[in-house]
Amino acid sequence: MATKVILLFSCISILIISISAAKSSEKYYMDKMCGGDVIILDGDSKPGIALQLTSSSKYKPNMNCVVKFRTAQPSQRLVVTVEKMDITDCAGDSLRIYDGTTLLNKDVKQQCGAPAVLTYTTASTQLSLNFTSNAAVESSGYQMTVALHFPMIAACPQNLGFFLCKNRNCISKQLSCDGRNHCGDATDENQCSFG
Ligand SMILES: [Ca+2]
Repeated sequence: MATKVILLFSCISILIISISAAKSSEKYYMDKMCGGDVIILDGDSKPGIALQLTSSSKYKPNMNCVVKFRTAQPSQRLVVTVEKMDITDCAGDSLRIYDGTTLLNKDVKQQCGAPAVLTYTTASTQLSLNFTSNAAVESSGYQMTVALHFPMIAACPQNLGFFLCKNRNCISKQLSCDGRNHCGDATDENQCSFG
């Protein structure tokens, strides 16, 4: 009997963990959003998202896609983290990341190829992504996260629903332990116990 109860409890907690993980990392595909509305991140319902270029195995040729994000409050900032990039055709395809109108990944080696994790924290409240491809050689694209950063929240306290990353970004606690790097240095995923 006791074993059964323990088993039941483990199942319930696993279920709760999977539901909360799915909720906090809402997934978006850039190729379905080109030229669409601005996505607004807010502290309660949408503190962060997971985004990838396409749901297909390869992106399409001749793309010129822009997707924009902005914070709900003027005091908030955005953390963008490219967790994985696979843009083989550096001669023709690239991802450019803008903070307002300032290009963040200025080095062309950060706009294509397969660089290591890239992360930026914006100085403005707006982030925009521009992906372009030419007629030849498509690959899988990229996988990234965008998270709200709360620079005005003193000490970034966990008991008020925040998570202080090692790199000092202050993100929503909802984004910790969901398998995606929202901090930029992945410290939101470092100490997760699912036991
Ligand atoms: Ca996370």
